[in-house]
Amino acid sequence: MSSSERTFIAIKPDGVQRGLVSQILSRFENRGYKLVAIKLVNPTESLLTQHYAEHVGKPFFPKVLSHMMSGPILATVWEGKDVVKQGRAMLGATNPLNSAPGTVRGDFGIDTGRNVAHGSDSVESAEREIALWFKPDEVVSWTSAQATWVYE
Ligand code: IDP
Repeated sequence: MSSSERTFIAIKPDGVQRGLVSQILSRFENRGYKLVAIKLVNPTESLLTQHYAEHVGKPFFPKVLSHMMSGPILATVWEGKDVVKQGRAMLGATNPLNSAPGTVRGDFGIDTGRNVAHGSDSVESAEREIALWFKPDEVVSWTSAQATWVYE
């Protein structure tokens, strides 16, 4: 399993407005994952329509779009072993009411339309989403001094 796997994690406008940024980033840092890209973005409708392409046309999509355009989103990329699957587990279920305590959504959310954060659902989605949200030179390769203490 590659320790250079990457995932796209975004803190949605509700998470940014509620001041949850540092707590959510800390969870990924504390776990041992490496931050390789980060920026605050006011996404365009075009970007969000590409990001959520699978949901365009669904009844809830207009609400998702307006919520995601209601304030800045913190876009991040994290790197490490199994980070796509582990990142989803750390965020919890789409509906926060079904999310276990200890997950981001289970600890910080109630409604599905205010579920605080997004995480890529597969390695392929992660690659697509990272390319959508970041220019290549915004994703930084670096060696963490912690690496040998996190990985055996
Ligand atoms: P995910 O974010 O857990 O991957 P998706 O099914 O990809 O979940 O849905 C994308 C986002 O759209 C969800 O995180 C949620 O904010 C919103 N969403 C999904 N389904 C509904 C719904 O039935 N009502 C309102 N919002 C929804």
